[in-house]
Amino acid sequence: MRFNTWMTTGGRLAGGLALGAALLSPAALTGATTRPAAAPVWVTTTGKVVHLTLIAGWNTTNAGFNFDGAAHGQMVVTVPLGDNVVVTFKNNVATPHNVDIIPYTQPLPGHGVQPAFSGANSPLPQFRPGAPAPKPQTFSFVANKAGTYMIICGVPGHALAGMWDTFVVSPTAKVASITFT
Ligand SMILES: [Cu+2]
Repeated sequence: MRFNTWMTTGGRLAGGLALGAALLSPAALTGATTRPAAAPVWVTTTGKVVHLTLIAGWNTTNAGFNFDGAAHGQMVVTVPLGDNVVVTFKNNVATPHNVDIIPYTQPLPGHGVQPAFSGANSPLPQFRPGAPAPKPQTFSFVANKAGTYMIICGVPGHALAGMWDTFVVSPTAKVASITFT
């Protein structure tokens, strides 16, 4: 996980270059720099608990205004109805971001709105990364209503800029899954 974090951060941010350089030597010793960074496993299911990782600015897609490298609804996270969803949220970039899981809304909201499920939003309205490495925020909620929802960044203007993805609560799914369209 740390490998992916510094690979993407170090390549994109002036502030991340020093961090990348500092970590380059041990990675080089293992030969890790010769392989492309593999995408993390974004979602897992253990019993009735779904663990979902959302990383703001994971890569340069949509000028960094993405979750897990996806924007404009192109990542579709499907979870079983009734599961407890535990979200680990990180921000890989200097721009503040957050997460709100909201009813499917068109036109897109210009700012954060009430989440669709109790607790389905990151604790801080604008979350900046910690130093030296991005520190995660976690939050959890029960996906207790079937339907299609949106994962948005509630920082003003960010959802309008495409920083949103799709969240589906399925009455038939047995485990969580993720697709990129
Ligand atoms: Cu944002």
